[in-house]
Amino acid sequence: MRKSVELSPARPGQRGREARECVARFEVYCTRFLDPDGRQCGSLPAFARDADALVPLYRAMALTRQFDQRAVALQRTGRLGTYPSSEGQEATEVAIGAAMARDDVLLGTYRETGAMLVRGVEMREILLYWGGDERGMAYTGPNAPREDFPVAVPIATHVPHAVGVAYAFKLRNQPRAAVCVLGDGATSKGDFYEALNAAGVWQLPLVFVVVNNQWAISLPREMQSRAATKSPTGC
Ligand SMILES: Cc1ncc(C[n+]2csc(CCOP(=O)(O)OP(=O)(O)O)c2C)c(N)n1
Ligand SMILES: [Mg+2]
Repeated sequence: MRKSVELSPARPGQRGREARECVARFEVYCTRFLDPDGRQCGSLPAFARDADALVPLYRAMALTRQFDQRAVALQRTGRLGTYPSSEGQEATEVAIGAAMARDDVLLGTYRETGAMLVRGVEMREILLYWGGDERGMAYTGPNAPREDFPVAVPIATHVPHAVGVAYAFKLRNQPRAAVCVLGDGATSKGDFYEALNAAGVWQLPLVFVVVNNQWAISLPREMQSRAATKSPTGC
């Protein structure tokens, strides 16, 4: 970063000129491969030309959609206490699960069904959890990610926990990462800013994924944040 000292023009009523120094400049890039209508824009990443890589991902997305529909039906017929649908977010979910290493730890919200399935959490356990049975959080299946955190329903409360997990990895010198998923609405919580700051100060192996579905229940993103990176259509 280049620092420059410049003299600012005198403001009305001001006698001298003050010395100003530029201490930081930021650029934020938006990367996209498809336009809002699903047409390719720009060149695709290498894996997107590899059917062997893509088919399992697509299968996982289809499985997530199928599971989601069944769970919503169970909830609507009173056989499941609650269930937040992740319809339309399958790609994000599956991508998160697929990008993580086995030893990494996932700390997600209530819409991470696809990531959980890819990581080896059993459907039976996900249904147990939403049915109010805490055995659903034990993750005991043969390929289970035993150290992944349970679903976090309170908004953003799991984000500082992710700092603790990543701090432990760093302290133990383990080559692992914590992956913390949260929604656009959760970025309004103080927990989010505390966690971002601590992760930066301590340089932790922690990835934050903000899934921007444009809404926090009925509150649109525009009323939640003034961030310039805002929408799937306008970046
Ligand atoms: C601490 C807390 N406050 C309020 C709520 C009620 N609540 C449930 S979902 C939600 C909106 C969250 O929006 P976002 O973070 O964008 O996640 P999304 O539901 O869109 O995936 C709120 C406020 C809650 N669950 N926890
Ligand atoms: Mg949201």
